[in-house]
Amino acid sequence: MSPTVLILNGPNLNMLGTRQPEIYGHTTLADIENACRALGTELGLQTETFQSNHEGALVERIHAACGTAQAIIVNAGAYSHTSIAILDALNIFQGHVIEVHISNIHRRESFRHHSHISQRADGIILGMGVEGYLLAMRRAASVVRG
Ligand code: CA2
Repeated sequence: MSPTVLILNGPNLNMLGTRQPEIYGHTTLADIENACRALGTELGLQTETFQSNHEGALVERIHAACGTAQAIIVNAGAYSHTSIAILDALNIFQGHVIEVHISNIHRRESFRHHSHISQRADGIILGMGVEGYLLAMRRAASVVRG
């Protein structure tokens, strides 16, 4: 069976492509998820996607990935900067974790400079736009497929 990668997106990322294109571009979350699914098929990965604006829902989806997914690609949005609960959930998950941010959070407001997720992440992709998700898929494939 193909290894499974979960792509997890946090608050407001469901609004991608509709507002602030100068920061986040014109691509929608559905476009990103479809592109990742297509690339996943090419790379021999099964791709699952989940977005929520609720911290607890993200925590519960990470729990569901324990034992069923081999890697998580996570953009926790603003929760990256605030959520110890998501960090704790990722620490329970035993697979590979790649953190993605569309923007370069270090070039933005100082409150975005620290991410709790980074302490757990095996790799981090920042400021590469939505292409960062596809780069993360390639990295996940090379790690989980060996
Ligand atoms: O750069 C990223 O990917 C972020 O995780 C995006 C988060 C932000 O809070 C982080 O600091 C960096 C915000 C996502 C908001 O997405 C929007 C989408 C469309 C319109 C407005 C916001």
